[in-house]
Amino acid sequence: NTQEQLKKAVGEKAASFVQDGMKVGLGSGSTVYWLVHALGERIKEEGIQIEGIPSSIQTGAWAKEFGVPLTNFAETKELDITIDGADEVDPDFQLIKGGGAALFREKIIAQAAEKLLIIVDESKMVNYLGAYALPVEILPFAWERTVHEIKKLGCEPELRMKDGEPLVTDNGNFIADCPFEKIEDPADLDRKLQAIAGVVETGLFINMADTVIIGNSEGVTVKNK
Ligand code: DER
Repeated sequence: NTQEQLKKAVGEKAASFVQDGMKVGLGSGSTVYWLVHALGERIKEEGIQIEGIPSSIQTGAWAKEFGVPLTNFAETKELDITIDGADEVDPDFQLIKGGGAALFREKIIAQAAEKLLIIVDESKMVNYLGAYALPVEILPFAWERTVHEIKKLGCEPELRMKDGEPLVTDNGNFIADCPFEKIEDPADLDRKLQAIAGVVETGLFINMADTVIIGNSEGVTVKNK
């Protein structure tokens, strides 16, 4: 369908930013699927030598499927570029991420890179963050207390469920989806959430994205911060 075609188009465009010899952070989600696919094609057709670090078990599986060699932080401490999706992008390139429950590893892999490239279809571009419930990774221990503290910041958190049980992330934690509706000051909210001991990481990616590649019916647009 057309949304899938938009994801494929931005994935391919993003793959063109990867140069021979680069160490690449690989995000998570259905748009990143097309990035990994496109990188596999470039390795096959052009013989470029790259290595990736995946931000989820799922992305690692796609890398294996498409022939993208993997490295890890034991071997590689700095990445040249990280490419990832997002659930919302505001005009300042502040992000909400975590729709795929991979936000913790995604943020580590984003921080490890010289440059963060975000790939989205146009439906993710918003005037302000918050219509998408903010995913927050929380420790299972005392989760009810952590949710109680998050509530005080002005939302009704919902524990993300999977097959009738709380979803467990790759890191063994829970995800609370927090519908703030409209986040006036994303940086301030992130600070307040991080101050809660049971909060492991938030889906607010503040001042991290350098470039956003947007797919729409006219084609692909590259926007730099
Ligand atoms: O979970 C995540 O952070 C993903 O990157 C998500 O934000 C985008 O997933 P999508 O490309 O499947 O919409």
